[in-house]
Amino acid sequence: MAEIHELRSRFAAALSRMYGREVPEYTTLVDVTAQVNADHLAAHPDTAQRLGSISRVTAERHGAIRVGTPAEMHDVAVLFAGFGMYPVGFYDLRDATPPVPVVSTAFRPVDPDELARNPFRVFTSMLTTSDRRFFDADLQRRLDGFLSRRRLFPDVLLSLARRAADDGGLDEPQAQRFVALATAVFELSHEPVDVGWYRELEKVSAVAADIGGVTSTHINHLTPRVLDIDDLYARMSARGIAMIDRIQGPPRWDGPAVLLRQTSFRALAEPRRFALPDGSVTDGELRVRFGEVEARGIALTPSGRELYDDLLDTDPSNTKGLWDRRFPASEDELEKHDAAYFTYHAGVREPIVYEDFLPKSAAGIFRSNLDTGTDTATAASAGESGTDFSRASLAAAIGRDIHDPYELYRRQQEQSRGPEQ
Ligand code: OOG
Ligand code: NI
Repeated sequence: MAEIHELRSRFAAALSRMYGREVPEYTTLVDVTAQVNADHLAAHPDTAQRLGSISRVTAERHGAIRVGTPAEMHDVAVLFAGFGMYPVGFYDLRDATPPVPVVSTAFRPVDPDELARNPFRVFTSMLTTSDRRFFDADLQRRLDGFLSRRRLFPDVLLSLARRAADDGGLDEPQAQRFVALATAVFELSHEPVDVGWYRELEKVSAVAADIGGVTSTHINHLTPRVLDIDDLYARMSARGIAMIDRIQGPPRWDGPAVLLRQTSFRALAEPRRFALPDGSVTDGELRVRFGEVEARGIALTPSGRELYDDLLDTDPSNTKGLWDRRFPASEDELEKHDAAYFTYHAGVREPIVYEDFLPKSAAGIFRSNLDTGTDTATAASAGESGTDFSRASLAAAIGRDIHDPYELYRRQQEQSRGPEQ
C-alpha cells in the first residue's frame, strides 16, 4: 500500500513535473534554487539544515489554486485530505491594497512528523461573489450561475481521495490513478476562453476573471524553497529573468531568519484560444501563471508577530536598520521575549520552522499575476460587503475546522517539553 505521505510526495513531484513542462521558466527557477542550496550547504555546513533537512527542503514546494464557490472549496478539502493536507489559517485578501475578492486558507500537513516527510502545501482562495464592493447583483447572479454549471473535480477522483483518507493510503494501481487524476485537474485547459465574459470579469478584477472566466481551475504557481533568497534573486536577475522589484517579508539582516521571505517573477504571456461573440475561435494570450521562490524562517508567537507587523507598518520598505534596533537579534533573545517557538529535546533547543503564509506578501504575489500590474477593484459601495466571509463561514464551506497556526506551533512546543512534572 502507498501510505498518505507517499501519495503526498508523489503528488508534489508530479505537479512539479507538469508545471515544469507547461512553464519552462519554473524549471530554471528550480535549477537555480538547487545550485544556491548546494552552495549554501557547502558554505555553512553547520547551520544550513537548522530549519529542515536538505532532503526536505529540496522536495519542498507550495502551490496556489483559486476556486469559485463554497461547494468547490468543499471538494478541494476532500481531495487534499486524501494527501493528508488540512486547512490551516484564514487570510482575507479583500483587506489588501489593492483589494482582491477572495478569502483563503492553506492546505498542509499539521503533524510535525508528516511535515518532516513532505510539507507540501497549497494556498487556496475562494472568490467572494456576493461581496458588493466588487460584484453588483446582476454580475453576481451570472457569475454564480456560470460557476454552478462547471465541475472541477471528477467523482472518481473525489472517491479515491475519500478512500485514501479513510484507509490511510491506497493500493499501488489506485495510488497511481489518484496522483495522475489529481495532477491533471490542475493543468491549464486548452478549451477556448469566452473572451467577452473573461474581459467583463477582468474589468472588476483580474483574479475574478482567472477564477470565474473559465470552466476549469489550474495551479497558478509552484514555489520551491531556497536557503539564500538574496543570492537566488541576484542569480535569476543575472540570467535576465525579470523578478518583481523586491523580496517580500522581513529584510536581510544579521539576526535569525523568521517567518517567510518570498519573491516572484511576473506572470508570463501564454498562448490561449479565445471564443469570440460571433462563435469563431482565434489565438490570443493571457498572463495567469508565474514563478515564486521562498525562504523560510522561525515561527513567531503572537507577540513576535505583532512586533513584525508593527515594524512593517512603521517602515513598509522594511529596511534592516529598524530591525537591528528593535527585533530580537538571536535565538536566545527570541526565546527570552517569548517571540518565537522552539522545541526542547534532552535540553537542546531547536527552532520550529514557519509553515504558513503572510497576508501582505500574498497580496504582493497576487499582484505579480495581474495583466495590468494592479487590480482595478474599487470599493463600489463601501460598507456593503454582502455575505459574511469569516473564518467560520469558510470552515462551514470546507466542512471541517480550520486549524489555528499558532495553536499548532504552541502544541508542538509544549509536547516537546514532555509531560508536566
Ligand atoms: C495566491 C497568492 C498567495 C503566497 O505565497 O503568499 C501565495 C495566489 O496568487 O493565488 O501563494
Ligand atoms: Ni505562493
